[in-house]
Amino acid sequence: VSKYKGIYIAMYSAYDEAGNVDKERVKQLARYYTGKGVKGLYVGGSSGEGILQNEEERKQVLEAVMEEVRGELTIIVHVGANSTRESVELAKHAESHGADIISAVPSIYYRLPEAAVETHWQHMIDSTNLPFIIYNIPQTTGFTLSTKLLAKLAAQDKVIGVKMSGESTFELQQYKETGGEEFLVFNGPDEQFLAGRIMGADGGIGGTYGVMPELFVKLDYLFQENKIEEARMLQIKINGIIKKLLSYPSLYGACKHILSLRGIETGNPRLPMLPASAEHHDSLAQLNREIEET
Ligand code: HMN
Repeated sequence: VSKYKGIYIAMYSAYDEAGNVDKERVKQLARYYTGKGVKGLYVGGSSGEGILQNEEERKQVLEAVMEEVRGELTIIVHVGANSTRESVELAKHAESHGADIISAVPSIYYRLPEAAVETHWQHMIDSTNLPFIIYNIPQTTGFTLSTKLLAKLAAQDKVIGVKMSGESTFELQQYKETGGEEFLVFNGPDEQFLAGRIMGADGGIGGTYGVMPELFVKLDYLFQENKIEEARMLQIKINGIIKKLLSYPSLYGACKHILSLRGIETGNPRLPMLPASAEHHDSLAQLNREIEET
């Protein structure tokens, strides 16, 4: 599994001016992330707005990504949907299009007992031959992965890791300890990338990487070289940028606008995610310069 370690961009989706999935724009965005030192892309996750898209749209986004960067980047596909049936369909679709790994959040809206979430994930795991990464993001799903369930799932060869988007580095370390050396833990909160790495994360999957991939690749390199003080200083600079990004009405709208300033058009985020408004364009242009100078 160590071949899957590394930095994965939680990729935004790309739409045309009417808000429809735009495969050419998806391809352009995926292409933009090649040659930057990242290991791969996490497609259709939170940043990718998978849960705001219908099944057909999710398939279109993945197909565009695979057509453009298959073999160049490792592709993790988020296939989690509210119904197990749709999740399984997306998992099979991902496999048939050559994706490398599937991943899923629990079903949301209903308050489900652990056994239901386990069954939900197990159906996806059983539906393909692909490796599976559990996606734990309790602040949005309301479901916290217990180390008991993690242990049970991690005992299967196909379950290779967890994307830990919860904010506790203690829990992250417990997941690593429970899963064992061969079980991959990916850091979720970009603000805590270095802290997560220090406490055992094998890499990271993040949305803000999308506007500053080089900085996260460098941060990871500094950590690997044990240049912790330099890494800490870089994480602090990155956090200044993230703090500004989070001050806009939507993080996705802000990041997508920054990409457009670089000639990468991805359209607005899908409502209810708000787009960047005209009054914020000047400050976003300045933030873009700040990123480029860091
Ligand atoms: C994804 O699936 O799109 C992201 O990888 C999830 C990721 O953990 C993000 N967390 C949330 O959206 C809650 C972070 O990248 C987050 O956007 C960043 O740390 C800024 O707070």
